[in-house]
Amino acid sequence: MRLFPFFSSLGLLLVMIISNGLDSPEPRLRSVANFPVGVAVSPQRLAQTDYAQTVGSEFSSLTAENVMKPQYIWAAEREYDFSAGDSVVAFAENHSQQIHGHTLVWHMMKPTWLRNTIESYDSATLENLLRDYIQSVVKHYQGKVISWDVVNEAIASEGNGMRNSFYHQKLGDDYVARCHQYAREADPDALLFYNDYDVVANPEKLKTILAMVDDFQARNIPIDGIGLQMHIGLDFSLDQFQHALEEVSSRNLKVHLSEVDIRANPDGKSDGLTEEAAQKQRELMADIVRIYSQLPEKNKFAITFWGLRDSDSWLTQHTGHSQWPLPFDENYGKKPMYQGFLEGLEGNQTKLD
Ligand code: 9MR
Repeated sequence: MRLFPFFSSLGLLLVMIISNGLDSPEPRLRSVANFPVGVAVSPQRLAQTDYAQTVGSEFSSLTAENVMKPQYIWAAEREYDFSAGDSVVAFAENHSQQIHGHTLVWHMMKPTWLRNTIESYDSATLENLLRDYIQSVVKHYQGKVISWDVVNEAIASEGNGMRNSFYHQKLGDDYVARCHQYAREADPDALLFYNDYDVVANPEKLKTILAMVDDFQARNIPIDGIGLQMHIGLDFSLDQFQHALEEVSSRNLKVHLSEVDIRANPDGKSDGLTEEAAQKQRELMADIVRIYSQLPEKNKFAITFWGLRDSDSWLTQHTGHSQWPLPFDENYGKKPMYQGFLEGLEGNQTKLD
């Protein structure tokens, strides 16, 4: 009898161990979604332990927020520096993550040397340099970067035609198509995306992009998908979203929600994320994921957050206020927006193991 207390506490301990073991582990975005879930990262942040741990465990896809842009890689005429981009690739390889390349051509953030010399190039010289750049980068990352934003934001902000950028002025209306051809020649397996903002909210821009896609497809110019950036606010229209997804997928293209963040402080008046805004973010995130999940499998490419934590977001600097736009808070806590992502998946897809 005197042994009973011993055995009973041993039993309790065993029950605790077993039931803890049986508790389902906390879900991770990368294991509950049957499409890749991505995040934009920087090598500096990946060097921080908690950041690396969260990125490695939660996400199945990475985009370099900046270091695969020409500003970082294009060191001089026909000289390329891949060191920062390579460190993102090494992290992804260690964590079995895919990499989406962003971006081969962008009118913004050109390297300083190019900004200074671009005026002096004639069209043929600029075209040759750009071709060499695109093909060198795509070849360098062949087999590692599975997809590229080839040209970013080539359509005018108003949406009514091509942006009057320097590339457009020098290289003409068809330069986006030629960039796609150069990329395809360099790596026939890489998926090629056109990426832009406000595509859902601006019907004119959507129309212009779809006309470009139709023209590419009629001429056999390679294009595999559209990146809808999704820098959005709480007033985002789900009807317009549904419409954009239908238009893109009916053209047999993949849809990448490529730069998701949801502003929760539009007028800049909040000094903390209110419960009401956090719940609205959660509901909107759930609706977006639910609608995206219902796309045919072949049209789903990935959903990528434009940063991990609220404190990492470009929007703080851009809008002058914190917008709390991302799924994690600054202490790596999962926000209601994160739960919203999980809720959007529920019942809408076959779960992966
Ligand atoms: O988030 C990026 C920020 O850190 C950079 O300073 C900026 C300029 O290179 O680019 C930001 O990312 C942009 C992306 O490359 C293209 N779509 C809009 C994004 C926000 O500006």
